[in-house]
Amino acid sequence: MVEYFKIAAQIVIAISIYNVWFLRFNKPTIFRGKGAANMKEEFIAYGLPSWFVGIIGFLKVSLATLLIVGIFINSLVYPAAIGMAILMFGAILMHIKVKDELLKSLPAAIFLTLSLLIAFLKTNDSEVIETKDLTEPPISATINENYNKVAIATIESASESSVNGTVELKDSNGTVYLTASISGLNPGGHAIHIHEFGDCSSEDAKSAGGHWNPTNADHGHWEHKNFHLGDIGNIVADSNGYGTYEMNTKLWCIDCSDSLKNILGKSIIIHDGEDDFISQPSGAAGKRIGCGEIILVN
Ligand SMILES: [Cu+2]
Ligand SMILES: [Zn+2]
Repeated sequence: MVEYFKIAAQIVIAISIYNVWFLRFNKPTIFRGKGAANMKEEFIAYGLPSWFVGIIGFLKVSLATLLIVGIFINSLVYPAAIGMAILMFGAILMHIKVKDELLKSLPAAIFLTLSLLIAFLKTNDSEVIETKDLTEPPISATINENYNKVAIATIESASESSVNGTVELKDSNGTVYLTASISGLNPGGHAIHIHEFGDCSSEDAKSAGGHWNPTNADHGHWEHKNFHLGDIGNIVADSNGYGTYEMNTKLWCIDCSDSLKNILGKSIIIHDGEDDFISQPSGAAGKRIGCGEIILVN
């Protein structure tokens, strides 16, 4: 819409300038300053030298032409419109200088306004480009969705443990890589799972809900037939209470639109005991001693 308005305004200004400077140059009009009979008289009435007529005429006709050419070469429009606005402002000043009635400034005021609108109205051009990025790209979205996203769960103590650590999750081209580093554990095995809610607010971390299980499967082991998507395995802590765990899977994603895969907004839970990968519904891993919400980093 804006684009069409601007083109129409460019044409209106240009035609008017050609009309005034070619067809009516030697004729009186109701808009001429001081009731001058033609262009030269008008300039003299303004107290301007007569050679100034040629300069102003040349500038106005040139800028009018640039406005027309600007329909096809967009970069010309802004300078032409600014130049035209300055000349129209000058014309109004001249009418004021000789104390003309306001009506005589009307055409110049209209062209000044149109020129400023042409120069400063935001065109759809840039808007279209901006919204294209947001609304159009189902293809790049599916690529970007699985590309180089990073999420982190900062594990904090639950059930009065001294557990802390981080679980880093990286989505690279459709594969999510998990790296967990946990301290403050008792030596030995500790279950690590994704639980369904990103809510670690309760003291025993039960606010995080049960195992994340969007496929409605039985609890188990990654390498078995049945497992929750939130089943990860066991971290084995050394004698210092430090343990790590690494895995990767294409069954998860970070911040993608597939709710069966998206791990964002869930939580990671560390248990006091080991996951036996058999007991239902959660591997008999005991109380929850660490919890952290999975949050997008970038
Ligand atoms: Cu768990
Ligand atoms: Zn499970």
